[in-house]
Amino acid sequence: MNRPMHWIEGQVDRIVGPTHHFGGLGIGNVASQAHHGQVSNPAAAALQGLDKMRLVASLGVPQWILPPQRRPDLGLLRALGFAGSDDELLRQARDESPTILSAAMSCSAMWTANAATVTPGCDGAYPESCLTVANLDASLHRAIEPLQTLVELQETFGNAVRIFDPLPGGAAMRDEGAANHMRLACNAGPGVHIFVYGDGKPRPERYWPRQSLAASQAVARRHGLRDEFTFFWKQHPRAIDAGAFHNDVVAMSDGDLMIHHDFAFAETHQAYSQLEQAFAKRTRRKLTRIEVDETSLSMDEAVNTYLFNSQILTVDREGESRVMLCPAEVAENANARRLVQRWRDDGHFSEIHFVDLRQSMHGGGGPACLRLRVPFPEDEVDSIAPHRRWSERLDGELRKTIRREYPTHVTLDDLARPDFVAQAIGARDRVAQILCP
Ligand code: SUG
Repeated sequence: MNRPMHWIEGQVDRIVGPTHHFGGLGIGNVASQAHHGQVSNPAAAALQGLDKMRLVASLGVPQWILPPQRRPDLGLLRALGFAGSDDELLRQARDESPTILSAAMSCSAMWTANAATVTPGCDGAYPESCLTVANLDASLHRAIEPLQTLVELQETFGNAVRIFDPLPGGAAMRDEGAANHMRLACNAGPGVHIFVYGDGKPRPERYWPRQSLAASQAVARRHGLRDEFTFFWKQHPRAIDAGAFHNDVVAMSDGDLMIHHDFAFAETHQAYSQLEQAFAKRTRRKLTRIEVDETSLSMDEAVNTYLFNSQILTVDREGESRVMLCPAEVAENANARRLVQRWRDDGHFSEIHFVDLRQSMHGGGGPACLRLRVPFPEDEVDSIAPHRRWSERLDGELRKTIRREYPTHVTLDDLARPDFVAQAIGARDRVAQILCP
């Protein structure tokens, strides 16, 4: 079979669910911990996500939409020993372990960058793109996502993508998906991969690294990536201790551009020159690598603003024009604003947009956390899952349903209330219905 020549990247976001709340469940995630127990607004969260999708689609980038996952996950509660009717289960969990109740109600699947690692067909052993669903085994509330994610991605992409099950192996193979993977390429041709892991020495002192080297290696092996163009870099323990166990909080990349904090990686300059050489060999072009030092933006500022979690989009066929969607928090920080301004003046970005995603940001997820990049051959894009592809009609129906049915005010005490749960199940099902074929 001839390999298609031109690959373009689709964005896959998920509608935030009606049980969106601030459970403080993200261990080592500074924003998640800081907002624990605050009142959330699921309607605003879902609409903010839709605003971002509208902007992406308006830039001519294909955008797909997944429904919220089913919550509460009563199967989790029963498996952990709670018993009785559905209402009793929730009440028991509330009384005995509010953390387990919160996990069973969590909407963390909205951060689709953690759903899977994806590599295009032009890079590996298969003609189609390969996708390994992440097991998310590092956290209870996230480890319940992959089984539904697998089915949803199969339903959405069918045979257009080769989909692999989550890695087995528990903690040794803990995998957080695309948040810890970067791909560099040129003109939609073959690329170079960097997998970023956190375990091993030097170890962080405060937080547990969420991505293991063994998991990253297994994903690269499954997808048949070529050793010569695949790098495994260790996260700097300082980044993990500052709250950046996901590499996409301290580094970002698109095409031939890579921007990272000085303390993103525990690697020497030799690693950077090996990467640059491999990139030149693979693409016949020069990699643009921008390092941000601690005086230009401290690690804490990087984590507080989520500057490196901006969503970068290539908006022309030649790969020359890039747009950056920054969290609104970037505009509020002088150092972060200055950097963005400089990158635009230097011609790395043609447009900068600031997006209000505060409901997601308070759970520790920015614009890039909310999207999974999936590359497709250009001539296949229009045939893929039209029922889940962003359109004015879909956007209108989703907004109407969210405004009508979603709660606007949720506290941890609401999570076991039968009327709240019934309303949330109904709202979720009606949103899912809109996204059915
Ligand atoms: O896994 N937060 C998520 C944030 C994921 C961010 N993703 C990327 N960087 N790609 C996490 O820590 C918080 C849930 C809560 O607080 O209830 C949470 O799960």
